Amino acid sequence: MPAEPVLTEIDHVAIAVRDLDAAVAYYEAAYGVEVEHRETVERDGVEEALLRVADSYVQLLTPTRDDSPVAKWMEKRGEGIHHVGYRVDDCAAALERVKAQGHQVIDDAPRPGSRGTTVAFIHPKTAFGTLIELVQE
Ligand code: CMX
Ligand code: CO
Repeated sequence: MPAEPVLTEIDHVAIAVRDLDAAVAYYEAAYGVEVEHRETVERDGVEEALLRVADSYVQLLTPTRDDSPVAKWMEKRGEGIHHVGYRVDDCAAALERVKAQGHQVIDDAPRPGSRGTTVAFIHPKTAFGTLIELVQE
């Protein structure tokens, strides 16, 4: 076991919504938080808005196409919390550690995320029902 924890901070809590503009307007008006970054991630078929809360973000996500993982998820479960992103110093090392312990992962190797990050997703099946994203800034 390493002396230091692998997860250093909560990077974001991702929330799947049908209407991104309406959700952004709600967070801004009700909680006074602001959009710091907005991006369409073609590979994942999502558009995201990142709203800063202290050192972390709320990541509002909406699908851009029907085969997006977020579209499929919302069909089954409706809107709501989709995944948690944790900051790590070294995404590849963190991913290898999870794999070495026999847990199921989605990304076999780190890949580009939004805003220039490097990310890897861990499968919810062996993660007690939560989709986990490892985020290296
Ligand atoms: N949270 C918890 N469980 C989830 C889940 C989620 N977000 N998404 C799917 N699951 C569960 C399903 O309930 C299902 O469980 P059961 O078999 O018990 O019913 C199982 O995982 C498989 O789900 P599925 O509907 O068959 O969905 P797929 O296999 O098509 O895909 C997943 C599931 C997690 C592999 C896929 O959503 C994925 O690759 N996600 C990672 C990428 C992603 O979400 N990108 C968008 C975000 C971009 C960003 O954050 O920057
Ligand atoms: Co995310």
